[in-house]
Amino acid sequence: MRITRGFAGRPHGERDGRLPPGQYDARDDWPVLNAEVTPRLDPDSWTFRLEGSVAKPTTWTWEELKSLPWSEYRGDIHCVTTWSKLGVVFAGVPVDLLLDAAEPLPGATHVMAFSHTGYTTNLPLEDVSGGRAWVAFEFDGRPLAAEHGGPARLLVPHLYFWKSAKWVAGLRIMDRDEPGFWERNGYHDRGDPWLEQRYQGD
Ligand SMILES: Nc1nc2c(c(=O)[nH]1)N[C@H]1C(S)=C(S)[C@@H](COP(=O)(O)O)O[C@H]1N2
Ligand SMILES: [Mo]
Repeated sequence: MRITRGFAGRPHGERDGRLPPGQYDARDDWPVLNAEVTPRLDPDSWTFRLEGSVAKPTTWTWEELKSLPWSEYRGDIHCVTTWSKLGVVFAGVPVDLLLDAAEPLPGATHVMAFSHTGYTTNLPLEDVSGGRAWVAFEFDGRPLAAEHGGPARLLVPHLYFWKSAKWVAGLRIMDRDEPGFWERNGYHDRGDPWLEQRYQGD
């Protein structure tokens, strides 16, 4: 019997309901996409920082971050270049825990995620709260590979994957919105894959 790749286990031609519009299932592929050269970051000097509009600016070392309670994300990720990966497993520290420690001030509305390489991406504070964002350090039970942002990356899987800053160094909490790297270069400010918010004006 011949099974058509991509439709195995489903009636012929039926689209997997987990795929947002315009996306395809990359299956075993995990494309590596970065604007900068992959850095080799030493966990011994790696830090993660919450700063800006917070009562308690806080820096965590790798050891400190790894000693915090962590949780898993089991679900899907979606890149604006149209690949998705379904049913992936990441482990990381929920951003909520870090925000609780740093205490965003009442006027805080947005965050700028920044990487050790200088990459930036902006998000509403809401999108990194409520159990929807992690500082992720494992993929499929293994340490996150350097090319995918290891030792740790931001993971905000309900938005297009450019919001998930690799080699994340921290979040700057802001009282207003401000565009990050791709957002200044034509990408959508929020990037909801279910609304196909790929580019400015979508
Ligand atoms: N630091 C950094 N993070 C980044 C990017 C980047 O260029 N630099 N690209 C983003 C984009 S466009 C995507 S699709 C994902 C790709 O992650 P991956 O290489 O692990 O698939 O990382 C996001 N995070
Ligand atoms: Mo992307």
